[in-house]
Amino acid sequence: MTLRKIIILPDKQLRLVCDPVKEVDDEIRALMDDMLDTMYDAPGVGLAAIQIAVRKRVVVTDAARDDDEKTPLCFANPEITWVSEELAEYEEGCLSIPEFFETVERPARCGVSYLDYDGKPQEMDCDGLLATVIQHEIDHLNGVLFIDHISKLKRDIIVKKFTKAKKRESAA
Ligand code: GNR
Ligand code: NI
Repeated sequence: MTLRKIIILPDKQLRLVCDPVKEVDDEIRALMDDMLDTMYDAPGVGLAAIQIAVRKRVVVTDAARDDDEKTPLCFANPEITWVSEELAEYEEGCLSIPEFFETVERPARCGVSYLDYDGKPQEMDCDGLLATVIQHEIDHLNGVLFIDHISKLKRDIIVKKFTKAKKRESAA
């Protein structure tokens, strides 16, 4: 159990396209374990490996409500297989863009194929918060952030804010 440091905007690594996992071996399982620990500690409902500076197509989620039992899920090489025509709006946030929230519209339901913690191929239908979170996480694997789904004006303001904060920090 190791907590890893979450990288934040404007770290350029967040814009990288991540590499597929060849096989879910003990090293990938250890990565998934660390990611779950880091996600629960944050706390967050999802985490992509690139957010801890690991350029691999690995995602963890737990979209259970606070009072429900934990439902940790691990995904290697997740791919969207279908999306609903119906859209849903969620107030999204991102652990790599702390304290900024904005409404994003995405397909309300989707299918996802992936390799699970044991390396077994799986296919799952998602709805509700999980559908939004898995789409948000798969975006991360392709270097896409939720601010790419909002207006350019709002995006530019938020990127500028984080770039300034980093400059101030390195000057101090
Ligand atoms: O913790 C998170 N909450 C969240 C809320 C709405 C839509 C997506 C998310 S994912 C986010 C954690 C994160 O940054 N994952 O990449
Ligand atoms: Ni995120």
